[in-house]
Amino acid sequence: MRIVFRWYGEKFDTVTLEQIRQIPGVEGVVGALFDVPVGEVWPFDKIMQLKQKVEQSGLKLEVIESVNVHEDIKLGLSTRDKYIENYSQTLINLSKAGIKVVVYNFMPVFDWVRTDLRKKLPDGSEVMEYDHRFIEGRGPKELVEEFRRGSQGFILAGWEWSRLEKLSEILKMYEDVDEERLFQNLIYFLKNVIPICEKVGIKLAIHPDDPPWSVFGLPRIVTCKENIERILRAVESPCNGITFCIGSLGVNRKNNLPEMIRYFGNMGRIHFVHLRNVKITGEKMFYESAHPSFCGSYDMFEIVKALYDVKFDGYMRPDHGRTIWNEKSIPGYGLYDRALGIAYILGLWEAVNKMVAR
Ligand SMILES: [Mn+2]
Repeated sequence: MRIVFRWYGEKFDTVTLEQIRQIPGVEGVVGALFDVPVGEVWPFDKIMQLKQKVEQSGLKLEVIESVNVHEDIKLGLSTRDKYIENYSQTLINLSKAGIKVVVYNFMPVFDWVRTDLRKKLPDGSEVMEYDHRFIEGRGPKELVEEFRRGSQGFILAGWEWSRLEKLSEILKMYEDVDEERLFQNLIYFLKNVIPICEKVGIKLAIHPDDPPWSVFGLPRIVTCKENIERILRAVESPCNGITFCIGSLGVNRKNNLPEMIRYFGNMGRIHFVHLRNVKITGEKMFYESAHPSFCGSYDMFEIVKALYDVKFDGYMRPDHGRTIWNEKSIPGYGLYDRALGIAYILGLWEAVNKMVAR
């Protein structure tokens, strides 16, 4: 398991590379070019600038999260071929810079969804919460407003305000896109980009839908074992893989996380893992807790054990953390709680490793 840490770049992140370098076990960062509009080619020189910056601090840049997929591809519009061509060129440029894994998702309109970005727990820490009653009781515009407010001016991955200004137009275009249609559009995309990945040696890793159910009636397909298997089987290639995000998949209690890790891990298709714990508080209600098992609803030992059992040697990062110790940071992406998460996961890994060796 190779530990990495998400970093939004000097311009947007409150956490520095020097700080990340001092977390035990971390060998690299997961980065992206957040100022290239979705759909455009990532310029090679800009990728190299980011890589050199990272390397100067003694860290590696081998994982990109994310190269977002243009809405026209998800919608299956006639303009999609142009955007797929751009996507392919971005992959070629990334490979030239030594990138090994590229994360993407196929969620229509909205990326990850929470209904409160700064919920206060009794101990004073702040967490991100999801309560489906908000989705049922209010509209998409109000959700965007909630995100804007909660961001407190920080960047939020996947939430580009300029794109979301045209919210009603985009939502209208999805009126006749159901799950099957969205699935076919994903396969069309993969059939075009996976051969490029094979050629240049990049592994694509689709991120599950977060949360793994429909919001505002929009289709969501990367939600469960059966659907993920269908995606992987549709284009049989080691380059067509997944980001196993336990925070996203696990809030649907039907998803047996250790079992899914064993299944897809043994297929060799897990290229990246996101570890975090989640406290499920009701039907389609949860908040993102601290990483240890007793803080949330997951058995983190069983999850790490499953990764160990499939000899997982890909990249792993701690996922969203709480905001603690008065840190001012991008919601979910402060330094302190994610660093605590890594220390905990390393402890579990060492314990499993030594117990097995006995
Ligand atoms: Mn994730």
